[in-house]
Amino acid sequence: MSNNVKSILNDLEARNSGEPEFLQAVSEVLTSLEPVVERYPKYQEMKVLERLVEPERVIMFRVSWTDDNGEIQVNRGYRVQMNSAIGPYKGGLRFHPSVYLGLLKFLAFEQVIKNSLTTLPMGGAKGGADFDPKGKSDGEVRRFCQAFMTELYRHIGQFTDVPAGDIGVGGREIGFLFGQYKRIANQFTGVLTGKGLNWGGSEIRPEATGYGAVYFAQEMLATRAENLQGKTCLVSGSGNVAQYTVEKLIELGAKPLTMSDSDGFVHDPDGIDTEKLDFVMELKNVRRGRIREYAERFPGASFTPVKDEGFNPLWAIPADCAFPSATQNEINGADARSLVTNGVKLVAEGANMPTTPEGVDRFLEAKLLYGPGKAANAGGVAVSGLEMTQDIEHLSWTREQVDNKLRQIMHAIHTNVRAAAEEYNRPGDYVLGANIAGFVKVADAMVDESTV
Ligand code: NDP
Ligand code: 2IT
Repeated sequence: MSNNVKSILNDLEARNSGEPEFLQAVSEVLTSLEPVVERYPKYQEMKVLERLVEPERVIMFRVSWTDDNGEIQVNRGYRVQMNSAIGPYKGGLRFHPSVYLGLLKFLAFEQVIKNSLTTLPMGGAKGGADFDPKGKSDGEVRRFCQAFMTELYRHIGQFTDVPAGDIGVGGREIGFLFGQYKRIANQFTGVLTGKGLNWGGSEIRPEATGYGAVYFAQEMLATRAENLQGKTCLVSGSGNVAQYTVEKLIELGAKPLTMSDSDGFVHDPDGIDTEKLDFVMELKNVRRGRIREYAERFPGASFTPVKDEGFNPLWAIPADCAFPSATQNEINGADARSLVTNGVKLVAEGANMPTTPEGVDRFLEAKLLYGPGKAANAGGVAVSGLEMTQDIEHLSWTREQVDNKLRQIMHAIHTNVRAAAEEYNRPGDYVLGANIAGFVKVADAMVDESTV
């Protein structure tokens, strides 16, 4: 490692010691960037790396709301506005009990590079709260969302910062958040994405992350003259990203075998078909139930509960492809080894940073087609960018138009990432390629704008 990068990372560790996910994300990216910084001294002169890892602004706030028993509850809300060099801040909101500043800084940092890769003009941000929507009534979720927006509204805007969904924030929550923003600001603008179709939303936005991850997988397979037809696929998660990954895999003739939630995973050796996916969507999006019910409804399938054994047996099921679509660090070194040993040839990350650094090394050593999240899952935020454009133009594109643009964007990301990897003598290394291709655009803007 170069002295420059080493000293930045040491400094970062000292200043952000309780934030392991942030340090993990930054360390991977900065390591990839060494050859770029060596080639272009202007980045070092302008302290671009040092500035890149410090959020432009962090907002932390109290969210107090009243539960169904009339008791007052207090949560902590956040918005990390990481970088606005190439466009307004853009990125999702996560509602999950594990949310803390370090987690959102990692997600906001990844978002900066990802948004740059989309080819659209969007800066990077992330926000959320340590609120757990599980087991909460619609009324409780609504009151929480309203309380959250009552503070957040003053920090966002269609040309300032445009939040969207992430874990625990889907169409229902975006509705409550948007309604409250509009009520306070007295403005109907595209201040959030992932909105409903009849109030400023875009076709294909709910599908975009999952569809995009599968389009990215198609692009990777095409480099080896292969396609998804007949391929067995491991999918984790059963939320927004996992559902639409499975939908697109079925449409393309692949055979998804698994889905999961934080309780465990279901394995269906016959494959998850459209009817079974409909069941999952109703289970998760309407009844808000648990994935184990899948195995009760479809007896050919089995449910394996989560155990802390140092590995996840989901990743030990023999298959051709894997689409981790639940959460960060869900594939560790042992899991990655299982995937490689059991014949997986492609990993496309729907989730953000689902693979630990040791796992990433295993994939790169094995020369898998490995698409890291910031490239493979960029379709979600890309269609958010298209939603922003439609809102500003006051019109709606058709499903076909948006889907075509999504395909074109995933193709462009794939091309640009591969080109960057080749330019820096690491052909086929999508990690290096994504980090470099995403970085250069932001870094050049930071140099041009020189807000120093
Ligand atoms: P959802 O809330 O819709 O679904 C999340 C799924 O992951 C659920 O099945 C959930 O299970 C599971 N999960 C969440 N946390 C954990 C955990 N700690 N351990 C095990 N399982 C967990 O979220 P999304 O589908 O939107 O997000 C999934 C991933 O995709 C995240 O990494 C997110 O950052 C990323 N992503 C999302 C985008 C989007 O547009 N929504 C865009 C790009 C990336 P349970 O219900 O039990 O919690
Ligand atoms: O991680 C992500 O890219 C998202 N959660 C989507 C962000 C967005 O603004 O659509």
